[in-house]
Amino acid sequence: MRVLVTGGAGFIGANFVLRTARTRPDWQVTVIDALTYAGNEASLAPVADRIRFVKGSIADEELVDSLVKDADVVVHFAAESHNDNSLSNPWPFMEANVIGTYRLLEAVRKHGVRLHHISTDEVYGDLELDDPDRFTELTPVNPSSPYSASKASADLLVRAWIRSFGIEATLSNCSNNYGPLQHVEKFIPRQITGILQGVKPKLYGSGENVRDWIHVDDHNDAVVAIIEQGRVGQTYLIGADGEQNNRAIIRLLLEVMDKPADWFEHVNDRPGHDLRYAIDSSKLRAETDWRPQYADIHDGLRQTIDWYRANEAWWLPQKEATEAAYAKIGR
Ligand code: NAD
Ligand code: TDX
Repeated sequence: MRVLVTGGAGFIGANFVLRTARTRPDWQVTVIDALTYAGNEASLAPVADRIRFVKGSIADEELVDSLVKDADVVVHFAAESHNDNSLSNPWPFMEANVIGTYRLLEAVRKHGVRLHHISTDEVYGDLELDDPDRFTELTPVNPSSPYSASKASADLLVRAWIRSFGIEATLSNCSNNYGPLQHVEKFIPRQITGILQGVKPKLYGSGENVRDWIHVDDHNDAVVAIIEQGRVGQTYLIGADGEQNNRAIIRLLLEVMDKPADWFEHVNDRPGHDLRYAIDSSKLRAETDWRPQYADIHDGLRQTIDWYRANEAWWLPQKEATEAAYAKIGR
């Protein structure tokens, strides 16, 4: 099978390419990635001789058309992905997430190619801490930030192209990922690499905000399961029952990294900060054989911490500029 992976030099996309090189060795993979600040071709070094890498934007109509024409499946990860950046400058989110998805949709429509679109639980807005309900495929979209609004827009485009043009597409909305190769702007790697440099973890606001954590390999295995076993036209929520508040995650990191439990500081809160995300993945579990492998977040965090310890050369070049940008906004 010829697989075109968009955003394959980013966190989840690179993990997808590395993992499927082992689990689906017969796939012929092409990656298209614009190599923005968040993309790193070095992440793909272990499989560089087995894949084709194309540097370019999914908003480039001609390039997208030529690559989609030669694919059987497109797995669409490429996006601007960081909420804080979307609050400082929304435009790149419109271009990559909305226009880029539109270009892919037109190309898969023209060439009759199967699409799997990767999205996020953030499109559903947030939940109260004591809400007994979790997000399902039927939850109405209600995004809070320019990032989540751009992802919700992309999801709606995909659904409309399925209904109006009959394209063969599936969608998945996953909860917060953690694991190796994640940019140091994101919560968990920011704190791990900070602790390694002797800097206290930084908690936005009260730290009561809850995220539903999943290991990136579990997310990617679910994507493969949906491509192979999912029903065309359907949306699947991906989650591993991993709800934790941000303060608890920091406490876990401090415990594993041998620091005192109160060795963190509070910084400015994120404007519009979503309170809680929580995924009900019953549909995915009923329709595929997917089950998460990382049942205990302790194990996943230990593996992630070990990876950042061993791979300073990968993350150090990004660290200073990332922290300088945070310092400007008091976070
Ligand atoms: P990331 O920021 O680490 O990687 C995004 C990649 O896309 C980068 O390599 C970047 O260079 C590339 N890219 C950006 N704009 C592009 C463009 N116009 N053309 C081509 N490439 C472009 O993001 P991530 O965390 O790996 O997220 C991947 C996908 O998964 C996104 O669609 C995101 O919305 C979704 N998602 C992420 C999470 C999470 O917790 N990180 C959770 C659920 C869903
Ligand atoms: O230093 C920090 N301190 C802190 O308390 C940072 C960077 C974040 N936080 C908080 C904000 C959130 O409540 O931690 C939580 C997680 O923050 P992020 O890593 O920025 O993730 P989030 O905003 O939840 O979005 C993530 O999950 C859904 C991904 O970045 C998105 O791409 C994905 O769609």
